[in-house]
Amino acid sequence: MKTYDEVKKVVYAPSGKDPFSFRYYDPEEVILGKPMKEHLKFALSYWHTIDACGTDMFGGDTMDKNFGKPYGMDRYRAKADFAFELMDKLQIEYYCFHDADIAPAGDTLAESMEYFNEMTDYIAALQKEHGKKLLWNTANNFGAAHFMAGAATSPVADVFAVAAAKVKAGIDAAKKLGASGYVFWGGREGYDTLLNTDMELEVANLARFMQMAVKYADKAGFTGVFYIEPKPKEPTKHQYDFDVATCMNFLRKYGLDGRFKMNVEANHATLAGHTFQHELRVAAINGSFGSIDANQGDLFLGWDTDQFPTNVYDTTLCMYEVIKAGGFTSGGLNFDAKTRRQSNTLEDILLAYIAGMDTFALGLRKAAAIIADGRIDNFVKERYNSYTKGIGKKIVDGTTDFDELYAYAAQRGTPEVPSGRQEYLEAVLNEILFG
Ligand code: XLS
Ligand code: NI
Ligand code: NI
Repeated sequence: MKTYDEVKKVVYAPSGKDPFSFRYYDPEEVILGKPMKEHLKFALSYWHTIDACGTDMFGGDTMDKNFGKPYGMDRYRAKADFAFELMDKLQIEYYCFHDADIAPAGDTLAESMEYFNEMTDYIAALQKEHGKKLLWNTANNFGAAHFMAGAATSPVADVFAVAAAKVKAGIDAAKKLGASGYVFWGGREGYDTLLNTDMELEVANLARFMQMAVKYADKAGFTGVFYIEPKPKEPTKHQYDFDVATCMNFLRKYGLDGRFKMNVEANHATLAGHTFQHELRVAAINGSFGSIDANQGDLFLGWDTDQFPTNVYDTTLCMYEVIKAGGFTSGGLNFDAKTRRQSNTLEDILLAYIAGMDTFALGLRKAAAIIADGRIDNFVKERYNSYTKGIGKKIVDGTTDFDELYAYAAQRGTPEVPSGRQEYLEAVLNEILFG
């Protein structure tokens, strides 16, 4: 196998055996009217890829991500250089970060902000040089000790203020770097026990926080999309942004739904007891499909394992939803995924991204094949046929009422419901996937 440095650019080689090439991802190839790279809009996650070193609850780092510069700003500049070279090698055009990922922490908030601003200048230059774009950024408002009880939902108002200061700086950075979005993932916005929690105040404060963010963005001229990234638990026992439906209820209650979309993460969907496809569909039918954190969990583990997605079944059904939702506009596929602790070399980072990108590329090809095949779409259409005529049409058009339906049902006798044909449809899907 080649070494990391020997791999200059990962290219499409469908019948090759070089592990550092794509089998399915051909960036310029046109599928359903647009190039694969526009359907997929892959993004690199800075925190997992450039910073995380394999630490778990039982042991420390297994990887070295100092890039020869163990200290201070030098180290973060070396990390940024590595990030942009890596994106070049992988033909990835977008990236995402938290404030804490790209710059060292100072002794005070003001000092941290100085480092952060210096690093966003540095990154702005790299972006230009390498032709990359910021998909979204966010604030790490959960790591520091003072965020232990939440940020916008902290019982301590001064913590709310610190969180606001960091998000203000984040919106400024998003504007500076031309980000197409800004993400709110709940962090510790939730609770562990109601015995110490004023839920009503906390949730209202979360809304106040987001309203102020929108107001500030308008003032600062940041026109990107705001996203909420739902997650049901971890780190808190009950996160307020439980799932897409919960988030929609929150956004509508507080009048924020026009400005926010969803950043749906596969592993968070399964933690909430939903399929990834379910969460995407709920977002789409509520007009809030936005972006995706592409990863997969392990159903036997039950926490956010953030693995690179390699399950073609899931990526196919995901891309099917994405196509049906009209494709990405501001959003994309951010690999919120990290190599396993034992996959601890730089070559593993390349191999993991290649596996993830290829799994999504194959998923896109298969989703397009499902649509071209038409059997599944036609089956669904046919199944609801009764709403296109007669009494069904009146129900959909809102031109009937209970009196008419009573009279109608009374003279019709017991209705027959045709088979749902689940097993047949699953077999059709297998046939399209495996030929
Ligand atoms: C954690 C989240 C986090 C967000 C960004 O579970 O997935 O990584 O994507 O804060
Ligand atoms: Ni995420
Ligand atoms: Ni996550």
